[in-house]
Amino acid sequence: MRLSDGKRFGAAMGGLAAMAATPALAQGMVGAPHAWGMGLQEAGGPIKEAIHDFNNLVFIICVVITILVAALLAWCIWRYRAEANPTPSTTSHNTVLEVAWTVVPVVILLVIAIPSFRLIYYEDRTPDADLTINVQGRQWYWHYAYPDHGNFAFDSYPVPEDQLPPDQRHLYRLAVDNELVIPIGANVRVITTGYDVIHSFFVPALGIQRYTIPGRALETWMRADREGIFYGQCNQICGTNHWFMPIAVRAVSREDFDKWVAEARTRFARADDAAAPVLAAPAPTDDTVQQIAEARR
Ligand SMILES: [Cu+2]
Repeated sequence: MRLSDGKRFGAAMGGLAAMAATPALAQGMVGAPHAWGMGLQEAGGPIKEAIHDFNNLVFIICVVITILVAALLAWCIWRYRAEANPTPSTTSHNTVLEVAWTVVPVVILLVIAIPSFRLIYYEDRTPDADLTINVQGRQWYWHYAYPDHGNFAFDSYPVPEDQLPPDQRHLYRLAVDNELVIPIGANVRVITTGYDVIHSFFVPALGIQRYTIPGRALETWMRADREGIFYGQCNQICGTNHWFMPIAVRAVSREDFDKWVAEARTRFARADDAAAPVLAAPAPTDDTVQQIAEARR
């Protein structure tokens, strides 16, 4: 179902003016919420797969505990009701039982804690990054830079509802004009910074989330193992136009990525100067203010 969605999406996206300038990029899975979706979003890479595994472990533990407690409660209500048990026991202390109901929860918490810490460190950063992308949250759009691919940079704004093809209207507030493009199978180091207030870079299908904080650079990573487009949103309430910060990560083959880079270096050359000092937070220029105003229109 997801694959056919991806194909339809690809066909529709082909018609978008925003896509006209980019090479024909292969289409794959679509990482986005959909009607009747159950559980976590499908995994587009190894981090999300690890999150799924951990979520399944905790879910199974929760189900077992819930069944056990409910059964115990039901049995007590039935077995020790006044009718069946006219003279109640006056027992108020049982050492074995008390030790057991302290030790067992501790063991359960340990079973959860150990893989939990392992997952946190796995998500934290990658020891062998293939490329680095700078992600900067701004009020209210994203600014992306590729420092090791010519240091081009560009802004990413949502596609207005009336410019989406009719069958893609459900991607309103997810689809963007300039997507963040990454090669599949590559460990992508993501450095996040904030321009004005705290935002958060969040793409559920890739299992990535990091705050973007002014005056601070945070590191994390992501990897897509299949081609496709993975949607996310700023998930830190950052102001009145918080909704205006969708994220679209397009994962393509290495060849398509190289083609896109070659094209992007020319197309976004203008942004070269602005890309470097991502740590600094210069005052918004008239140009930026105008861009925001235009995009809102
Ligand atoms: Cu934000």
